[in-house]
Amino acid sequence: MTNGVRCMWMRGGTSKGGYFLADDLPCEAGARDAFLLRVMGSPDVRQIDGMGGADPLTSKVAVVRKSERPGIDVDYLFLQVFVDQPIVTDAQNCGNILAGVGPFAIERGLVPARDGETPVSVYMENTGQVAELQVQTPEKKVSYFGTARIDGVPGTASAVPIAFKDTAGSSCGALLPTGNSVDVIDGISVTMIDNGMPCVVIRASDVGITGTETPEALEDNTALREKLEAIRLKCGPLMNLGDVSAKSVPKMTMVSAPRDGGAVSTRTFIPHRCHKTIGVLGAVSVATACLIDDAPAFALSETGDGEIRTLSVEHPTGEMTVIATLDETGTVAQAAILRTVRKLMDGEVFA
Ligand code: NQM
Repeated sequence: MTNGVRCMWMRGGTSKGGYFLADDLPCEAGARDAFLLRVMGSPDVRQIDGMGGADPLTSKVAVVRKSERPGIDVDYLFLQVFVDQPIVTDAQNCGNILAGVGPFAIERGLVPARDGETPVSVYMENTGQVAELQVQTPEKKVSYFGTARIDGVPGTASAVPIAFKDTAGSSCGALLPTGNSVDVIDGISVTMIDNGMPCVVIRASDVGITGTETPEALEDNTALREKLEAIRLKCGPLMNLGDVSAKSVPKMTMVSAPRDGGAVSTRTFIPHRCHKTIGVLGAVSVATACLIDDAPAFALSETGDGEIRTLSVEHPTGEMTVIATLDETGTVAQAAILRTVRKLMDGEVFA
């Protein structure tokens, strides 16, 4: 493809990527993926020939269309473009890139802006679930400027609160796809859980780390990476995800006791690079694991009491707060988080 294709580049939460209208992309998946690999400059660890930032967190794509579903504004398909392999996968969702879908949909005229704040309901095609976003629209124009801040991003911006409902079993068919809150894989106790993002939750001490290490130190720990990958490949089929060798799920989260007054401390491989923060739906899934009585994460977490829990999930560069509403069985029925978004570029990209 030599002609430019319209796209917007945005930071969504702690991730960054290209936002496209579905109609602007090739409709056949193979042609679309080949185009997106060219756009990002993959496969190449530096992504020197493309827009990608040489990190999975900056090699992401949102494909957005007006929804025909009752009560839904837009449909959003998330695509992860691998950095170092020629893979584009829809096997996971992304709650960070989701944050930009609201402003993008309004800017492209898919959702009429209200004066003040505009709600945008988004059907997440990857998992078949719905998220509700609130976008700041003073005088019916998207505003990216404000006083909200999130850890992992410098400065402040306008707040984009997001609420998720019924995310249990988004990709695995059940919150606990094996039916257990704890399984033993390669001699290590794990919780395989999916409350919006398939995750394997492991006590940090069980894999020989403290949980305070930097992402760089953990990525340099070859023995740890090999151990985590061996567990992940066994967990994939048990989580109804099939062979996950070429998939970006499940994520591998190591948990330890909170250190800064939060609910739990985390280090997450996504799955081969260590996250500088934690994914949005990843945090919802890990927070949910902390609330399950006999799960490995429970005993070391501080989860409080009551129907509404404010769970601060600590990560390498701060924390992400998950507001979880529990149902009568103590299961997370709804989760809310805060993100911010920045529009970086609106124009054409060439492949
Ligand atoms: O879990 C990274 C991110 C994510 C995913 C990843 C995310 C989520 O930080 O909802 O946001 O786990 O691949 O963007």
